[in-house]
Amino acid sequence: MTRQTEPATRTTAKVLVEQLRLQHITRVFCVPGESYLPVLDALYDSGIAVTVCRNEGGAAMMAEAWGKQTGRPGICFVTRGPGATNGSGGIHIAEQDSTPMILFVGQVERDNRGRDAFQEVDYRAFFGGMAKWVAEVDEPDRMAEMVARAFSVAMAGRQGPVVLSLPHDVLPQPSQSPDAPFVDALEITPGAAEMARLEELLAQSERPMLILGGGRWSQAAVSQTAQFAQMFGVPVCTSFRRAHLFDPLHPNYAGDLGLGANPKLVARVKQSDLVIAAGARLNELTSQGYTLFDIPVPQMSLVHAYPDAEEIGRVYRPHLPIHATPQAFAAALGRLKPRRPAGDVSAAHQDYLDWSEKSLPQPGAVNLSEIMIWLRSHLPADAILCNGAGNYSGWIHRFFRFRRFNTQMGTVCGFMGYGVPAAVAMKGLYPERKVLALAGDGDFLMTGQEFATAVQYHLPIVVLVFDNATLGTIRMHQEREYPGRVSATDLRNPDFAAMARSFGGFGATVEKTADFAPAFLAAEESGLPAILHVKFDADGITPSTTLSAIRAKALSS
Ligand SMILES: Cc1ncc(C[n+]2csc(CCOP(=O)(O)OP(=O)(O)O)c2C)c(N)n1
Repeated sequence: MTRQTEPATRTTAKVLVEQLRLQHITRVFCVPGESYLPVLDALYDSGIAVTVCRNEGGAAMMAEAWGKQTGRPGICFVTRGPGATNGSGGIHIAEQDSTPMILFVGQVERDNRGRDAFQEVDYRAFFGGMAKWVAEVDEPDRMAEMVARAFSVAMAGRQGPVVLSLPHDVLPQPSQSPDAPFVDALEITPGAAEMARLEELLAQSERPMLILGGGRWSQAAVSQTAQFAQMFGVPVCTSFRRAHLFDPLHPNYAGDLGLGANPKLVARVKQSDLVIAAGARLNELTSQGYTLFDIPVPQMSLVHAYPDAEEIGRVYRPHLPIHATPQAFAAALGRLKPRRPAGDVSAAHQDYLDWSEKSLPQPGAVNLSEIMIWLRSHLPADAILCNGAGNYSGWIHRFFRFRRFNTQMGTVCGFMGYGVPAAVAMKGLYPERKVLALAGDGDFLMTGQEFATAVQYHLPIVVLVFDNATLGTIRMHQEREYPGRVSATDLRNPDFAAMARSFGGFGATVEKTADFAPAFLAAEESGLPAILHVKFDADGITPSTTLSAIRAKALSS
């Protein structure tokens, strides 16, 4: 219904951009398209910064990274079919990583829908299984309502992606949509009865374990949780790619429960009599391929504190379900009173230190554990490390130490190509902090063109490309299952340092461990976005084994 009383003074596109401003959005990521020109025009003098990217995949990952870091939706604009399908990776990441994000996509004119018009996609069908909500803004007068709802859905409970489709003919229309107010994420406080029951369970437990994970944390919540753990003597581990939720040098830290986890930690969790999972979904990688806990009823008492009631009990029936956001839960943990002296956590922490402290031998002239150990002593605690997927990340998980909240930016869903776009987004958000992207050689070229975005916006990130001339992770599986039959995993790579220079950045090649530190310092000194092309021997496929050992074992069995 069109209102008669208020004159239409704004286009629908202008209303959209105004709503973003009212939601305190300061930057959006996009690849432009003719389908949403009125929005680009409204952004022109809106005060909102626009980052133009080279591929929608990169743009969507930047928005996802922004959402993951800030806890409020990252915003991405893409054009119709080609843009939306290119950008869909960011939606998959936001779903699996529980990240608030809004993707605005162009759509064909309302009158042409269903004709298989130029670049037409049915977004409800395409994104329906991934996004929390997919809607088309058909009514100019409902734009503000729809945008506000997109913010509240993306931030509610288990956070995630929302897709709003913008029919071409709607955007230039006059709109009488009144503005919507700022939307805040709702905190969910745990019930007093549940917290009392948790206090009892802690009093009875001989071998408790706390697993931290998921989103919706804050520095304060992380500190409150550490105080609780210390007071009750509970060892703490972090779920896959959420290592930044607990200081690894805190005496209660027991390690990283993800890919390539310390077998001693895995055994410790299995043998615990009480597991408190706070904010973690207990996904496939954290649960070590669904082997840690019996399904559907875990062998130990499981307390699952999670911000989405529908997620609790998806796989595991908790003995004590607690519907709460991590921040509210952490505050409630801080009010619990221990009924017995704190348990001894020193063995659990020592296991972690023994696992991560010293470098390991590796075939070839470049040793990745030594590089990680150098980085952890050189970088300030607030440096942010962003990475994609590949076996090289095993050295990060094991040897790097994320000492501050929100310094680890990786995907729970193991999406290749995440590192460079995430680093571009982080450097834009925190120009004063050091931001690194770490990538495999296959991983890097998935989105490496966004290095041009870093150069364009003067964002001096340092990209480490770990080149073993193979898609190592897949090669590892190949050698295990089809030894000696190398299929589709060899790579012939360009000179990545020369690529960096041709893009207008700094580039250097590292062929032995001792060259790494001077090259890194020179990259920092340059003040330019930089790529260090680190060539290492493919045989060193993980920190603890070689390709040749995997092949020999497979051939002999
Ligand atoms: C977008 C995407 N495509 C494919 C995969 C499957 N995959 C996982 S790791 C990997 C190889 C990574 O190779 P590289 O970046 O060279 O790192 P490495 O494993 O050699 O350290 C592939 C193809 C994925 N996770 N993501």
